Amino acid sequence: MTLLRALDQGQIVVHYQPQVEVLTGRVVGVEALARWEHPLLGLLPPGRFVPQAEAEGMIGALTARVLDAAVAQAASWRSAGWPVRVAVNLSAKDLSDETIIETVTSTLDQHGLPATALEMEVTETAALLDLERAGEVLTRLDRLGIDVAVDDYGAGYSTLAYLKRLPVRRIKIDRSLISDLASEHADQVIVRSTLQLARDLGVGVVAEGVEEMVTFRLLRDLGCDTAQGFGLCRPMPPAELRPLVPAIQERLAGVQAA
Ligand code: G
Ligand code: MN
Repeated sequence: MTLLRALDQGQIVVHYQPQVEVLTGRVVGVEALARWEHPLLGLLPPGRFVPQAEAEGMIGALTARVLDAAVAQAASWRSAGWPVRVAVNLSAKDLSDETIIETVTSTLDQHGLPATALEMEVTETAALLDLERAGEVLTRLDRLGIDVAVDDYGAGYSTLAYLKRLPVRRIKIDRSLISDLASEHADQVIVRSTLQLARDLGVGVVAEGVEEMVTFRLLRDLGCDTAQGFGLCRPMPPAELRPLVPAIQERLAGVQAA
């Protein structure tokens, strides 16, 4: 089954995973995550079909579909009284395609969502692949009022130096540094210094891959602003997620420091 047919047949769906403000427990954002409801293989995560989409030249179509679903969903939540920010992932190929700007602006217009309610996540490898071009696209997104976040930060050869050259509002610390935070001293050292650098540079931080409450408590002690992970809430379909938000917030607001 090709991805083109999967798109045509509505098998590409979008699930949402909350991003929680660590100090208050409030759900301040959601990340839109593409899933393929494969008729034979079940629900497939992006790692199982994004490489194929890139190889088949379908990534632009996939990104446009996810963006449309995410912006429509955020607009609908907003008009129902929940003004949550939505984050959409861009691939390296999207960054070298300037039509992405037109796609984003027309999608926002169509659903009546303010640009400030949208965030775009790019991995640092994608941004660094062609810094010049990525810089142009990201600067245009930034000027529209869209937040740019660096995804999987710390997974590759990170250097905060490029952050000076890109309009980055937020970095997402990779789950490889977060999953075992409570037991790995080295991870604590790296996360602590990353938080310090981010603070000095004036960019926000999201810790990804928070699987246990002890990690959430530790992040609170370390002064990390935002957290995301299975331990807080798994990605889920929008209709399932929305009614759970009050309970998630109540549970996390009550979490004491470590
Ligand atoms: O590359 P990116 O960070 O956008 O990847 C998000 C993926 O990570 C999603 O497919 C999501 O299901 C997965 N994910 C979300 N939270 C966790 C977590 O706490 N642990 C692990 N292992 N994966 C997670
Ligand atoms: Mn992401």
